[in-house]
Amino acid sequence: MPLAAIALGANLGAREQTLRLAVDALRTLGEVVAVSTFFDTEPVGYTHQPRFLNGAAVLRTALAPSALLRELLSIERHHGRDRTGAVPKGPRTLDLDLLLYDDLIVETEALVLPHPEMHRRTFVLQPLAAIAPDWMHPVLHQSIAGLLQAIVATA
Ligand code: PH2
Ligand code: MG
Ligand code: MG
Repeated sequence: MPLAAIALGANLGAREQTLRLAVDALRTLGEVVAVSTFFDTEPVGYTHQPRFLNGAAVLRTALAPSALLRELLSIERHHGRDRTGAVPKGPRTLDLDLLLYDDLIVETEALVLPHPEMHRRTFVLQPLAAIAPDWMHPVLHQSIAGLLQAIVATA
C-alpha cells in the first residue's frame, strides 16, 4: 500500500490539541506509521502572524493522491480552517500539506507532488527528517535528511 508524507501546521487556537486531533483524523484514512514531535517555529514568508506548531506524519493509505488531498482539506475545514478572504500563507487553525506520495511526480492544477516548497522549508524538513530521513525526493534525488542538512548549511 502506498505511503504518504504529510506536513501539519497550526498557528491559531489550541495548536497542539488541533494537531493531535488532526493525527487522530488521519487514522481514519489509513495506518499512521509515524508521527513526529511538534516543533514551535518562527513564521516564514508572511511574518506578521503568530508562531506555528509544525509536525509531520507518514500514512499508509489505499486512497489515491487526489482522494487523499480531498480528505486532508476536509479535516482542515472540520478544524475551522476558513479560506474565504484569508491572507495567502497567513494564519490558520490547521494546515495539512501532502508532501510526498511514494515516489510519485504529479503536476496538475489541484496537486503538485512532491510539494513544490518542501525542500526549502526547515519547518517541514525538520519534523519529516525525524521520522523518514531516508525517503528520497523523487525530483531532487536527495534524502530528506540530506535536504535538511543542505538548507541548515546555507542558513
Ligand atoms: N506555513 C505557511 C507560511 N509560513 N511558517 C511556519 N513556521 N510554519 C508553517 O507551517 C508555515 C509558515 C503557509 O503554509
Ligand atoms: Mg502549507
Ligand atoms: Mg496547505
